[in-house]
Amino acid sequence: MSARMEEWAFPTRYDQSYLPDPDSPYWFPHRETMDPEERNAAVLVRLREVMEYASTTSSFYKDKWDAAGLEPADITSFEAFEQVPVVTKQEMRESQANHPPFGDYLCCDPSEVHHIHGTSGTTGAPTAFALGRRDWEVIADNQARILWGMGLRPGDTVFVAALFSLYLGSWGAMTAAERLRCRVLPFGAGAQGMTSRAVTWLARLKPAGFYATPSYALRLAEVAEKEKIDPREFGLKVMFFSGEPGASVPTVRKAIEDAFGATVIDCGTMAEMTPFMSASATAGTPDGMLLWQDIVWHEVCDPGTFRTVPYGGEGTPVYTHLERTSQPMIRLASNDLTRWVMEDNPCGRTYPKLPDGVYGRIDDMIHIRGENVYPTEVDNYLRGVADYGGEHQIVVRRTGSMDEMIVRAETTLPEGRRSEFEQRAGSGLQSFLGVRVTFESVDANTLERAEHKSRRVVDEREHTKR
Ligand code: 8LH
Repeated sequence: MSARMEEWAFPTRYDQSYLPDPDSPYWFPHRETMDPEERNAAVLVRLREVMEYASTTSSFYKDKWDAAGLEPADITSFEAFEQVPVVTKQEMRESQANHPPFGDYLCCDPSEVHHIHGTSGTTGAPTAFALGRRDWEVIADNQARILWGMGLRPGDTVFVAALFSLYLGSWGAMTAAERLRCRVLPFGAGAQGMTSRAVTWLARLKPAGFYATPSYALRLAEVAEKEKIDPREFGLKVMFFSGEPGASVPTVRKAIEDAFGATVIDCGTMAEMTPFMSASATAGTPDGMLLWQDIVWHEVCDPGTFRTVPYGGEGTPVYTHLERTSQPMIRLASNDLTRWVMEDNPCGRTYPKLPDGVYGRIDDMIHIRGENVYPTEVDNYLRGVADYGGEHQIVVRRTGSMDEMIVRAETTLPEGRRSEFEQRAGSGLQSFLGVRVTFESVDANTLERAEHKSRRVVDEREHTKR
């Protein structure tokens, strides 16, 4: 391990009074810019340490690895690490049902648990996330480091406009901004009339930083415009987003940049993986997401074998905590899709990158007549079409023996000019996607806007119902 890797230790405890040199673009200059091979060598040692810790503190991991015939000491190469079976959400649900409330993958004493968050539970039993007291400090430190990389600085005001309560995104953003010595406004989202109040507060406070989901930023811009306030007057510098695809979808990103005049940063992995900003763009590399490999070990894997694909390839992210001690995730399968590359980053950080962000979930990909369509492709296309009204819905249904995809898009055009829009946008979308689409238009501001993560796909086919 490099002796100079700043504050590199397990279990981790960061110096809570540390702040970088104000002129440095990096929080930890060495860790962020070091030779990646040297970093990987240190990570490999850490992976063994984390696995040793988890196998001695949790029956979940011990039993899982015993069944696979492996033990932490076997992990002497990344090839060996790729043999470690992935953890699925289903396994965690079962573990929590059998060992309530936190499951037998809780590796710390229950008295150490400092925050409890969870899934919303809209599609099944909710899962609880238990975060240890020391882990929470480490999370704050890591994400403060990433906010620094985005260009936020002590004294900046950060406006958090995402749901509080169970959703970890907002709390993770808040604790990071606090550690960075920012002023945080934990505004939240989702209550009646709150978006309109957000417009008032943003115009009054003129914060430097803003956190939300990308769909919510677009909704906020619409509400501001309705109230005759130009969102550029908020004076935002950095808008960072997580929770869903959008900040890396070119036309969505441009719509947010144009509306607010701020730098758009994509970040985020999964709530279980908090510090979830371990995949994040930076001020100097604002496109895509860098994989901060010394915080969380990110792999992009073949979804069938869970072996990593070479750089340049597409696959599903698999995540491993390097510092969590409460519920460390070791090879958590995300079920998302992305592509990774290793190239020189303009910001100088030597991390791999997801140049197109995370496109979406494997489950959300629409399989239609032998073709795969990502809902984000429809979004990307429509936002670039003149007279698009800002929202759409995708309905997939079976008619006879054929699957049919219906796209219903808002338009700002009056009734008499609708057919021209339908013709132009419909045929353009069809050739963009390479599948036949039934295209319909509706009035602007008639489809539902997301207060959190958008849900634009309605799949009416029986066989895909979950
Ligand atoms: C994303 C992205 C992204 C998350 N691009 N898809 O916000 C981060 C954490 C707190 C979060 O959203 O966790 P949650 O609620 O468990 O959802 C995780 C899923 O959200 C993840 O698997 C992705 O499908 C999606 N997601 N950030 C694209 N930047």
